[in-house]
Amino acid sequence: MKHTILAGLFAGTALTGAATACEVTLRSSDTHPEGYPTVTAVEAMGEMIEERTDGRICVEVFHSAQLGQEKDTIEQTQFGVIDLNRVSMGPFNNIIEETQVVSLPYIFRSVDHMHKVMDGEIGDEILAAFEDHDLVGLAYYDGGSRSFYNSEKPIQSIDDLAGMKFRVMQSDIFVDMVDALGANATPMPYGEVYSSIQTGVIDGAENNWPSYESSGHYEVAKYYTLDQHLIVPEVLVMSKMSWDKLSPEDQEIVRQAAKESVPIMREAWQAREAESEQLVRDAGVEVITDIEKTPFMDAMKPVYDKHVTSEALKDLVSRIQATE
Ligand code: GTR
Repeated sequence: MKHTILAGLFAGTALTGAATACEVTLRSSDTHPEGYPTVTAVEAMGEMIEERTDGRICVEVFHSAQLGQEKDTIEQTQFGVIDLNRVSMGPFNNIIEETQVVSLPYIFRSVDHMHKVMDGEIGDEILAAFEDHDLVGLAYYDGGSRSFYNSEKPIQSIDDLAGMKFRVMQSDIFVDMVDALGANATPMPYGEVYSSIQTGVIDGAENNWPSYESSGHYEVAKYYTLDQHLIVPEVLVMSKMSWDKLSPEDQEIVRQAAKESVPIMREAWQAREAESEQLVRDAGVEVITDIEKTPFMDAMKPVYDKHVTSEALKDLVSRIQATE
């Protein structure tokens, strides 16, 4: 945060010979802690922006949900209270129809497949859809694949999920996904999951390695089942109100810096996934890897039937599936 701004100012000084105070400070929200790949990437983007605007535009990253939980920060970004927001696509599902397709279980065959789709035309179309909702989509980040974890028992098959209670992100798709697996879903903000598992309100949740580790959820839910039911991309959005205050030249600088932060994010993500997995394994987490995924995939048919109803969504789904 602060040191980034100072570094940016010094960089500005070096370039222009005169220290300029930030005329605009863009406040950016992230639920994750300092050092998490999404936070690092937005900080790197901020440094590029400061440098390229000679220190006129600064970015301050408020990590660790300092500005609130995702659903609320999304609203605040739409209202221009928060300028930038790095969030999962999941919490947008009930607001922006197009985001639903990339939140469908097993829609992506692999992270590579997800990259091909999101880096191409389909990704651009979905980003453009944010504009009708007072947001400007800037870039996609990685969120790896998400799997179930719980405090009760090692889950080897769908049958083991029966009747268990899992937290999901606040989106109807994820509620229906858990229902379809014979378990019960509780949508709740990320920040409430740790204590809810600890007190037994829920049996577990689902997430990728870095989130499972950095949130400390592995301390209270030590069975992690590698079923990889979701590969949900993450997105960096800007408030349309904040965007409209920038000149077209500055908008271009922001857009370009966001694009350039993507490879930085991907590299940090790969490293962090491996580190987080190692850390939780060392801490005694039992990882169940030999999962037969076909029954999980087959169980998702009702979720697709219920959510992929419009022609536009059907078309997006078939184009994603056809992307090699
Ligand atoms: C993480 C994701 C966050 C948030 C969180 C959650 O993987 O990076 O943006 O969506 O999951 O489960 O709420």
